[in-house]
Amino acid sequence: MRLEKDEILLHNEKIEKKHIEKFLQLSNRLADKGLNVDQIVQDLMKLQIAIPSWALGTGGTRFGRFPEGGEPRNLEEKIEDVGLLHALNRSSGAISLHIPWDIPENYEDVIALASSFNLKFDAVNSNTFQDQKNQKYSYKFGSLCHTDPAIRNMAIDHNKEVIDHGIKLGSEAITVWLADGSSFPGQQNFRKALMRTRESLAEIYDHLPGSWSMFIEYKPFEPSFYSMVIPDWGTSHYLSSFLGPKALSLVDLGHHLPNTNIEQVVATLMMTGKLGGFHFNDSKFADDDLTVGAIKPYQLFLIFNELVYGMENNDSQNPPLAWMIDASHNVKDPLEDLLQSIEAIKIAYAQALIVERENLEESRETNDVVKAQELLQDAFRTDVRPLVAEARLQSMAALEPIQLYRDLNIRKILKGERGLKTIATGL
Ligand code: RM4
Ligand code: MN
Ligand code: MN
Repeated sequence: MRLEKDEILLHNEKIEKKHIEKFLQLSNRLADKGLNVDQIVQDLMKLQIAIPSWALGTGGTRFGRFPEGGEPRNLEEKIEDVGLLHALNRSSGAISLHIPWDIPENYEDVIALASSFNLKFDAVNSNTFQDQKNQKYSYKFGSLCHTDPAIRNMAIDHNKEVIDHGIKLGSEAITVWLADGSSFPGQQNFRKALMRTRESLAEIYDHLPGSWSMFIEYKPFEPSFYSMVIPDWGTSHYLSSFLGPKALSLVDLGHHLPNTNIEQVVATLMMTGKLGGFHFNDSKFADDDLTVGAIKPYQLFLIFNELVYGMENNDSQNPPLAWMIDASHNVKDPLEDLLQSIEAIKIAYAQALIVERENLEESRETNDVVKAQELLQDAFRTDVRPLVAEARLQSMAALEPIQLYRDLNIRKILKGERGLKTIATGL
């Protein structure tokens, strides 16, 4: 299914007047504060967030899965779904593939299909956390850290193959997330496991083309419940520093223990030039993979506040960031959920862009704690949705993407085309 431009224009025409009123009111207020509203709208239009191929179907837990119907049955249909999202919001111009779930049958066709929707291929992801059919050895006791060199080599080769698939698609990065770790004290020698992982990563690193990056994701627990080989940003930072400039850390918002100050982690990684990008999601407890901004919108804003500061004060020459979502939808329509996530990211970015930065720095320097808090919260409590909507309007996206998705009965059409019992690959 493909959205026609006319459908978007018609939808916008109906609600444009109301939007313009709200937008003008807000822009006047922001202009009074000395902010450049046009520039903010431009910045918002530029931000593109990659959609993970594995989040287009209904997710599940280990207890069950309740498919929504009309889920993409193959890579082509996943690309079609991201095409729909991108047509609705013009902010989802890339898809992130997971190998071997998404191996193309014909690269040229897949590239042509993606570009017909104006989509690029974002980072490719390797999978050494599951055993595949006909796999020679098992990853039960780890992959890149395994005690057996034959198993380590199998995992290294898989990562190299993932890079090769990515090269053919025009990707420029690989994300490595390892389930490696141990579930019981004594099971694993921490040091040996980390050193073996470092060696394996170095071999994969050597396979990266010149322009490529390697993103190293960390996670404190799950599926290993006593220790993970790369549990935190410090270990990821250590590995990426050891490997070289193409290796960077990736922050998945759900991969922290409760109350971790993620915005501070982000500031430090960026200050040292080692922040590669994000997997956005939200969580109440751990790797819940909930809709971005659903639980802790203030934290999301504080993260963006650090990012905007870091982009404006980039002494360490941190490379441009990779923006991705990593989420799972157990009870919502995956496409509606992703639209909500993109909106939440844009809102947080817009809020960070309207922070009165000079005043904030001054109140910090003079230790005016109250003023500093007021300045941040003033930005956070401003309803910036008209800014985000204006960015959509100017990019020819829908003013209200979820409303249009519903008005056009998109899920019903997809169910009709693909069937009620389809299940997309993913977790
Ligand atoms: C993991 C991790 C990875 C993703 C898999 C599917 O928890 O977040 O980024 O590749 O899930
Ligand atoms: Mn992730
Ligand atoms: Mn995760």
